[in-house]
Amino acid sequence: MHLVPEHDDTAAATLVVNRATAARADGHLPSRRRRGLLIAALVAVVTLALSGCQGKLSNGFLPDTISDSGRRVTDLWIGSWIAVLAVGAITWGLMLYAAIRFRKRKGDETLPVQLRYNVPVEMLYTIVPVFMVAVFFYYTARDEAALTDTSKKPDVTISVVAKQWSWDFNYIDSNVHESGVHVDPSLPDARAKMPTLYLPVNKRVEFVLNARDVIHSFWVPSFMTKLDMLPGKTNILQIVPTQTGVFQGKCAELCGAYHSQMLFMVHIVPQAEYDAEMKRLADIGQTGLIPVDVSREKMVPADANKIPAPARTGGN
Ligand SMILES: [Cu+2]
Repeated sequence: MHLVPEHDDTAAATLVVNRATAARADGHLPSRRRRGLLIAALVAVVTLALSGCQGKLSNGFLPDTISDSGRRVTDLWIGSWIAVLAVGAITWGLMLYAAIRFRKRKGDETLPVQLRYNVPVEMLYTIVPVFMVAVFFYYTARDEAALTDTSKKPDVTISVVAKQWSWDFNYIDSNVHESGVHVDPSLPDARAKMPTLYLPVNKRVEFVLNARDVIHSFWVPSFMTKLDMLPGKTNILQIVPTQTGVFQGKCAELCGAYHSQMLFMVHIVPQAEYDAEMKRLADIGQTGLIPVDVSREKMVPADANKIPAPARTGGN
């Protein structure tokens, strides 16, 4: 009679080795190796994703900014990340410490000391979050007030009117305009056909924002700020572009079928070049302004007064 021992360690060990060999033979990797590969793949994916970001670490992976307000937004963004990562590190550290220090040990079947109503701890986790929210609120409110401040006298005022699905730019001081039409961006030469907004570098520009039909949003991503454009209401945004170059602008509010194609180009140029463009627009007959009051919605009277008179009614 053949006896099988109740606990045959040799047999069990052989079984494990055989399983591992079999797994390798049919293409499965042992779990430790598989985990290693998984981590390597994850690192590769994250690296690839981050390398796709336009920005640098010093920008918090935001794109480079070309406006005075952009630096403020970037600093708020980076400051918030530093704060939340510091809180995260402390929280993860405490969690890890508690998980290791107070783990269940082999052979120890006793219940740990049960704690409740620990007033100092409860005070701590009430006061700390309130303090954190207060700090975030302070910096956000401070920066928001600066970003939306329109009290300074602008060097240039431009009335921007959004419409499905393009843009009108009225250069109020020069009494000239550019009226855009919707351009399919997949067409050859699309960028040249898009409406172009000219801005003088290092000058304070005031955008008077209105919409003819539905809600749009004025967004030049490199400015790091945007503002809604509401039918019947006027919003004002001031920016100082700090760098010359050609940039993209777009609508940032879903406004209908061709919302994603509601694009424009921004040329930030030295003053002389800006003046030359104003003269060119006048020379090709684009004088006067396209009035806001041809819009579908009636203006709220108090808001109508925010629009410089010529741009309200077409000037002249
Ligand atoms: Cu739009």
